[in-house]
Amino acid sequence: MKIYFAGSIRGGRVDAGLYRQIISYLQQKGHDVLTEHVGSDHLCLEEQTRDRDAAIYNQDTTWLRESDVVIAECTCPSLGVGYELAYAERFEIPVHIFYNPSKCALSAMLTGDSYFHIHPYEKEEDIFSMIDNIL
Ligand code: 6K6
Repeated sequence: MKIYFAGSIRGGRVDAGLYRQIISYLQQKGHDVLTEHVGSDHLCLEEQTRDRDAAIYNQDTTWLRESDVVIAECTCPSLGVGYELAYAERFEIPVHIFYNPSKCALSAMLTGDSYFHIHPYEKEEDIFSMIDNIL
């Protein structure tokens, strides 16, 4: 499957290691993760220009429309991820949201939207069997 993995970038990189683990797990299972860079530990967050951001927006929304499913890790809040989830809903792409309730309260705009499949987890290692059940 073509998978769009969404995780916080400018919203904060505290969970970047977890994003990497999830992306690598999906790749091991033979899936095509379109957004491998979300797990990168070499992000240059300094270079922000309107043109560069427009290129990012155009590429990411193209990938979203091409994807079979969106998997998002939402423990670290991110405006960009929230936008991507609403964009995926608009194009009727299934969305699975993971978060750790002991670390954050997920926005009511996500938990309150019955379109989204919400997956709270207690331990990070639980995510992988949950992914197996979904895909
Ligand atoms: C290059 C390598 C890694 O990051 C970059 C440059 N920035 C972005 N590149 C690609 N996608 C991005 C970038 N910044 C945000 N996004 C998208 O928004 C990702 O798909 C994330 O899921 C989401 C994160 O949004 P913010 O608001 O936390 O940045």
